[in-house]
Amino acid sequence: KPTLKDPVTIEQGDAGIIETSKSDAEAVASRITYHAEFTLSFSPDGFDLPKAYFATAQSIRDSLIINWNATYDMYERMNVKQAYYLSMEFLQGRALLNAIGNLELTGAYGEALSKLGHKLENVVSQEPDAALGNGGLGRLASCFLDSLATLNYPAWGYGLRYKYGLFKQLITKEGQEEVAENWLEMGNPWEIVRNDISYPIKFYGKVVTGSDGKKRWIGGEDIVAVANDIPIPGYKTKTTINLRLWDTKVPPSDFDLSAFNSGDHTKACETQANAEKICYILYPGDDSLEGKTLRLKQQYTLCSASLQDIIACFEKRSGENVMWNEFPEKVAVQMNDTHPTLCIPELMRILMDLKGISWKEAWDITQRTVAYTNHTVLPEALEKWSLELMQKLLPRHVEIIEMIDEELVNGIVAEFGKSDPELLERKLNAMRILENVELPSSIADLFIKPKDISALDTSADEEEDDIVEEKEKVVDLEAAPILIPPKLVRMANLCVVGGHVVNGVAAIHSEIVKQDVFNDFYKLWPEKFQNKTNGVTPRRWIYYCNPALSKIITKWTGGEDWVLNTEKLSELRKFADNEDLQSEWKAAKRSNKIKVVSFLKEKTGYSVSPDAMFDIQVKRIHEYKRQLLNILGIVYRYKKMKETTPIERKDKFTPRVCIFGGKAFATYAQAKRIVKLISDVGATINHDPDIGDLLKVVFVPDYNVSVAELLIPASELSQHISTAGMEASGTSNMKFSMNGCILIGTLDGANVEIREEVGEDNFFLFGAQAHEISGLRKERAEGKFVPDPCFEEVKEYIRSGVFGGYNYDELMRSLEGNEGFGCGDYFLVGKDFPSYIECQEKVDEAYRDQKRWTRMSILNTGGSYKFSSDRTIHEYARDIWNIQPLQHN
Ligand code: T68
Repeated sequence: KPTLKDPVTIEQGDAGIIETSKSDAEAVASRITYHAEFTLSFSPDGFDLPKAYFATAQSIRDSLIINWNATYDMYERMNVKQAYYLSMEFLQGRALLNAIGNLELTGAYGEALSKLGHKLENVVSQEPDAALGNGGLGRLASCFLDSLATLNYPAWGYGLRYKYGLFKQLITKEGQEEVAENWLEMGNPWEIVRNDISYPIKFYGKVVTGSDGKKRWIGGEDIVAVANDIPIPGYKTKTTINLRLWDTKVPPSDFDLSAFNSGDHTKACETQANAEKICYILYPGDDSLEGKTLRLKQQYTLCSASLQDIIACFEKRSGENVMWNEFPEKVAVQMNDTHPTLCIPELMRILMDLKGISWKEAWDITQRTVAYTNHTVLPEALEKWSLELMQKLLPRHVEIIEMIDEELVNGIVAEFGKSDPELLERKLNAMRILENVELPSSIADLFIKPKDISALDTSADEEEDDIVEEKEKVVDLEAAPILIPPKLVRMANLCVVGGHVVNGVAAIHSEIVKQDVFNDFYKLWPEKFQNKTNGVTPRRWIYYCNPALSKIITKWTGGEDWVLNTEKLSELRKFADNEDLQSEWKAAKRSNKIKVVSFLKEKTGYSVSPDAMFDIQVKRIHEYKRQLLNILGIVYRYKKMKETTPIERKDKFTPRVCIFGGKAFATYAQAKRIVKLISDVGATINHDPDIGDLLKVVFVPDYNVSVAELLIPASELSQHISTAGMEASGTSNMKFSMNGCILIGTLDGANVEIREEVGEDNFFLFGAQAHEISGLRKERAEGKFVPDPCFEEVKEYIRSGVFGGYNYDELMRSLEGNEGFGCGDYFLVGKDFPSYIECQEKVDEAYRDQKRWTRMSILNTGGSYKFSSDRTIHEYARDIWNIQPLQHN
């Protein structure tokens, strides 16, 4: 049997990092040269950095494959219950350093590469980020895979292999520009293409009933999904799990040879392109019907291919005697947000139509198998699909969803009775899966003013292919026009109904899920609802990205155990005032800041001082995350600086480098205006000789995992300033805190728990609280809100054109007025502005006392142990999936 150290046999040192003997490094070097010559066909004598990266990756991949196979064989042999994490996003970042480190080969690789004329750190930075994600949701999925492998849980991830990922962000004079991210251009050494593992995926067509009474979905468009496996190595364990990403192609037999031969090349290639485009891009624009269709095809491809694969594995492991009712004892499917909701009707379809199981049993199996994680309370982010579009694309699934909805309606009527039609109507409106769809007449008749106006809907008679978009339709009756709302499928409701557990991702968020977003469901099925506070992997987010800090933690906690048992970090607390630790701690931060100084110079051209406080806000650009509050605060600071004399200025203001990063969704105009404002403010302030190093504002282009790995270790203050109640959890707040950064934030998402853990004195709190928000919005709508003069002053300053010729009126207007689309300050920037400014003054004051600041920093790292994704994964495994760790012996 292969061992962990095969094919390179290495002696392991006590500290976990390999103590290399000459021969270890030589063995690694020869493997690298072997791959350079025979896998990649380079001349083995002297290869440049990009080639060194590929050859190095190939050499470590050999070890990963050995461990992958051993892990897979063990699962097969033991036939244990396995969890499957389905996600549209996995934000993996780079893999090489992580893989070498997890296999404890860092020393050997460092030495081998240096023999070959390269530095390990330069080689690893050649790797493009696997950016198959958008934000926190995707990065969470990747942290979970790391913890699952490290903790030896039998689990796999399933996703899509996007050829271009999201997009590459350029920051130009116009603000954000998007270009295709060609991350696969040079090939991807980590993926193992499994051409033998593919499944048919159908779209469109129709449903027929056979003579046996069974439903069959026939005709339509057929493609295939092909598996690409990415090995995910655990830290210091042989367990290597799998991230299986689907790629889409036409079935081999479908190439239209006769069209091609007759010269119609375009037609022959069309079906090919049609299938392949499903996996081109993450979140293709969905303003058009084509865009919506493509997104739905993506979601269905993920669900159908993954479930077919999971079922094939279950059948194989079951042998002769397949017991379907035992399926939930072998399989747990976790839906990462609503994107994989189609798992529910797809599992029902496969079980009933292909395996001959009754509705009742299939429903029981499905419910016991799937569970749903909610990541947002924003109503616009709770997915709803046009029923009509879904009916065309997935006709059998719509039949099943309609049945589920009907059973739900019957259940609600049974629960609440018919005696109070108003209550019943309210419950049905809140809980039904189908929206704006007529009720069975026996129930509809109860209501005096029937909600159902679909009788007026003439669309059913329209051309079959003419799918009407999700806008409100106007039917011109003889009298006044009546608006007909579109028929929709509410995916979140389907998840709640079809799964056995619904979880939020931080304590406060899970409460909002229960008390607000899904309150009617919660009252009906309280036992379904759970909290699973997010976490991040301490391997990537401390150990590998911050070696300087890691060494200090290891020294002061007495070993490297903290990498696996983060509770150990709490031992730092008792040394928070120790002068030796303080000076080591500050030196590590400074060395990390110096790296960022060069990085910023290279990426943006701006020079910043490592002596200034590094103040960072990096996350997707969204109004609720309030990058606008941050930049308005900076503008206010700048204005005040300009109003003081040079001497006063130096005394009064703590020097700061304010760093922003994050992508705005390509069609989100307001978010793009915010990006533009930040870079315009930077362009003015950074060139202002009155200000110098007292204030710099930098927008880092194309923020991704690798940029985060550089910025977070160098951070001193980080901003998590969402309108309270709107950020489900946040995960960068955890990474910053672990790296000794102090947070300024609202009582929102995981901030609440971080503050509890690190202590109130070590967190800068400001702003309205979640329970006050609706009252404040109401007050505002009634015209009762009087903005603070400092807020008016800062908006006026921006409007005056200090930051260039762009007209910021529309952006400023969003912060004004009482109510309405694009105005009325829905995110309460104006309300929180004075308390934010006041809090920032406290930050300045604290930073002036470096002893106090360093103590706060140490107490952040020491208090962050709860936020390891290892803790989160143990909780999922125990409370939702019911899986046990399985270790190689
Ligand atoms: C994030 N959600 C939450 N969504 O915003 C964040 N959504 O608070 C939380 O920490 C994180 O999930 C992990 O739980 C997202 O990242 C998306 O990216 C998204 C994309 C498309 C549609 C809906």
